[in-house]
Order: sequence, then C-alpha cells, then structure tokens
Amino acid sequence: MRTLVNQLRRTVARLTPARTVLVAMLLGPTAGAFLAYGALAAQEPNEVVIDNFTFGPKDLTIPVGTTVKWVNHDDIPHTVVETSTSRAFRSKALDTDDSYSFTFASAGTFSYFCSLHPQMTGKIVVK
Ligand SMILES: [Cu+2]
Repeated sequence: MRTLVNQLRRTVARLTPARTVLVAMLLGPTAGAFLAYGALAAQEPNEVVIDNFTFGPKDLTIPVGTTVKWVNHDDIPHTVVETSTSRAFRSKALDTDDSYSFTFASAGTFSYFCSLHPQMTGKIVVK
C-alpha cells in the first residue's frame, strides 16, 4: 500500500493542488483520502517541517552522512540554529515555504532552536 501511495504521490506531484483534489474525488473515498493526505501533508524522510511554531518531528535520528531539510510552513519567518556555541549549523531567516538543508558528516547529538522564537527546539541524533 505504501508503494502505491508513493506512486500516486509522484503522479500527483505534477498536478496542481486543485486538480489533485479533483482526482482524489474521482478515485473514491479510500484512495482519495490517501491522495488528499499525500497532497496536503507530503513529507520526505529526513525532512523537518516547521508548522505552528513547532519542529516536526521534534527529534530525528539519522545515519552519518544524511542531509536533513527543514521547511517552513508557517506564514512567519523562522530559523534553524544549532544550540552549542560552535553553531554547527545556522540558517538564515526562512520565509514561508523556504527550506534549509544541512548534511551531518559526523555522529553526535545536535540540539537546535529558532533564534527568533527560542522556545522552539528540536534535536537531531546522528549515529
Ligand atoms: Cu521561529
């Protein structure tokens, strides 16, 4: 089922959101629900979505060498800044739908926060 959903997602990725909803309705309730979900909440592996002042997933565990991508879905800017004084990574202010990517070349635990809203925190564990 997952593979089917992914295939549908790839097909749907070329359509506009309005058309996706139309296709979803034509396909019937079950497939349509999956498709609509995919269109609205498509999230890649190793992607952290910023939504409603929250990093999601808040904690992410990845192998060494993985690139993590943060995407801002809020309508106000956010940043992604590693907490330690070495600031292993630090994004600029991300506007709506802007993204920031960082490749983790070494193992460790990397806590981060949004420098504009320091109560927003997350963690990447690299193994
Ligand atoms: Cu923020």
